[in-house]
Amino acid sequence: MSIVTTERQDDVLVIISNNPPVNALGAAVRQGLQAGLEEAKGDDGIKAVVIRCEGRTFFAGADITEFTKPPVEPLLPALVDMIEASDKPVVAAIHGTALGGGCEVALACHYRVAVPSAKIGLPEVKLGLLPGAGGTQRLPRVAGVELALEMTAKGDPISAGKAKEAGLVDALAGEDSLVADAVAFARDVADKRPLPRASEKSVAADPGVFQAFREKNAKRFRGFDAPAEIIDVIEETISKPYSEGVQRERNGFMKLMMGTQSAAQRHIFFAERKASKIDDVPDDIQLRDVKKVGVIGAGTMGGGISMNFLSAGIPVTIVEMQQDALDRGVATMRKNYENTAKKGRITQDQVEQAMGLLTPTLSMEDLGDCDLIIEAVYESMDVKKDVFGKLDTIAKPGAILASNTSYLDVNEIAASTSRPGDVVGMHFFSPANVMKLLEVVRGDKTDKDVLATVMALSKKIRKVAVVAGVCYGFIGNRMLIPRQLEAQKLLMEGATPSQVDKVHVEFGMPMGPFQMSDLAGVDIGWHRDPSRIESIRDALCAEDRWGQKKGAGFYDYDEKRQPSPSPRVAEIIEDFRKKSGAEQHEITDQEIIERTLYTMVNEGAKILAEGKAQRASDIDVVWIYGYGWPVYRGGPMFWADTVGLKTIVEGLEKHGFDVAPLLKEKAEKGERFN
Ligand code: T1G
Repeated sequence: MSIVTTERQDDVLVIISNNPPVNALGAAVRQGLQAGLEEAKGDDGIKAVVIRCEGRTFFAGADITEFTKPPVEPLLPALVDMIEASDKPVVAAIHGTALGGGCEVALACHYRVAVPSAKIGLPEVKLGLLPGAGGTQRLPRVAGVELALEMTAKGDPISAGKAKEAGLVDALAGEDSLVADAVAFARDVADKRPLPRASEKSVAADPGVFQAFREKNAKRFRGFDAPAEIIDVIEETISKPYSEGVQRERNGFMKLMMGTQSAAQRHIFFAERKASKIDDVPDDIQLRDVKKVGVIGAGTMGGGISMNFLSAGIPVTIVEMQQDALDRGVATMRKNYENTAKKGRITQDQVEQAMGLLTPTLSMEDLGDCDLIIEAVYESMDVKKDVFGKLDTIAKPGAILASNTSYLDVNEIAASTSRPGDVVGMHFFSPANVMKLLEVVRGDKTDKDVLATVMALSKKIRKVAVVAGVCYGFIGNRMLIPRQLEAQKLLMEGATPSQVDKVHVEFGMPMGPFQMSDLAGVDIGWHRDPSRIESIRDALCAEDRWGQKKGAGFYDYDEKRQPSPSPRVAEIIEDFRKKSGAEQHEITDQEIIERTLYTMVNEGAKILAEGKAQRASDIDVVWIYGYGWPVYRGGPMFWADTVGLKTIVEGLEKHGFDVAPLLKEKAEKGERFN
């Protein structure tokens, strides 16, 4: 059965692509579309053409898996020009998502008909690329420069309704009558001439719009090559003829395609999808039903965790010990929702709908009918074991019992129940209703269907889930520890907090180790004894410098929480260096990279060797979605491959670190992690 077929409806030829799962525009699809166009061209009885897709979506873009393979004709740019050159009207019938090359195919069609639920976008920038099949030329001509800049440089799709308003879609079809409506539309325009070819349109643009757009989005685009290239391409070609414009587009596309950033971002595209697969759990395993969720603890984490389920339409029962703590937690959740509504991202009805699904209680017994119960209490093993011991007597058979612990031994927590198979770690990241990462911690006895159920549920609550084995700090925090420790040591040997943080921010991290420590709280894990000063951190805590929340930490903070280097901290560090007799030396940015990032890679190699992560790309996904590692560097393990494992090993050995055997072995064999 060929992927592309045609169907004749009287004088309209319908070309149908059926290439699951997302009708990627692979070689066979392109050849099929070309054949369909030629069939229409050669048949005088055909007055118009409709292009549509079977399955869940219209073309979701070029086939990304083909990017590293030799090109096969017809290439997409040539195909879209063929569509537009047709002397019979071609109508795109859009459902699901018309993305990337799929949107470019639609733009080459003379008309576009879409169901209201459809989404249209050019997300190539999220792969470190730009629209390479005429999108940078046709979109501004059809929808105007402003919208074109938004859609191409940011990559977020727009609704069919918004596309209609912008003239990008000509008509909205019935959700269940797309084909009939598209064929009827095609018949209506069959004799209409001239055919509206987007490439022949001209577009006026205020010359200042480009620089204004760059400045407005400078923070968002920091470090990325693709957005800058996209704006340049559109600016340089906006008043040029299409034939010249597509040439500039092509050059820009190839430059980005050959760059390391796109390779990194494509790596993460597939890594994110691979992370949801568990090697020893069959895809078709029977999942447990999760219709109702319980959350223990209405603090920052408990509240954020609950919001994920409420926003997904899943009722939540939240438990607290004290009424005032419960009221405070519920009020914070409502405030968070209302703030989101104020920004126009949700409606007030949606706020009420979500809050309407919440049942606050002071009684753990009310969790008896929950399918999943997530514990988000104080990070103490005794407290958690006590909670799980109680849960074991309350929760119904088959309920999944999850802990939001960030570091602690999930096996030990599970052992405090009679049903360790039902126990799993669900490590959310703060703020839990915002951060996309979810570390799913697999205990030695966690049942496979529990794992699979939690992984599937994570998609429903829009999280990117990664399976981690039980070890201190799992994947993310375990790799954070050596980084923070080395950062502290660098202070002792001559670096300043600003110097270390500057290197990380220039590397592309949202903040450095010391800014992060000030944000999270310098006092996290502190022994609370101000008289015991064994580290710079102890000295800061003893002086109440607990970070942003105290207006002082490694930095001083003004009322807008803007950090500035602190003379008092410089004194404390100097004092400590003297007391410890630490040898001082001039510290280069490269040394900071080697000691704070190479050590993370080294720890990542240990995690892999111990099987605490299924694959190196999972580690990359954890750091991208949990810790703000720049996506254009592909994550720590991918980045290590680009630096070269041999170089990483040499850097570690130079500073006297024990190199993980797996890392050493791969370096010696010239292998890569990914
Ligand atoms: N090429 C190849 N495989 C793709 C693919 C694509 N474009 N899109 C998805 N897949 C695979 C994916 O890896 C997964 O595989 C399965 O399909 C289901 O995807 C010239 C150069 C469409 C919104 O960037 O955003 O066009 O894991 O799990 O959550 O200008 O997929 O099952 O083996 O994501 O329902 C531009 C990418 C390409 C869109 C559906 N297009 N796709 O989300 O399913 S560049 C994109 C998505 C381009 C031209 C340029 C999403 C989706 P597996 P999924 P989903």
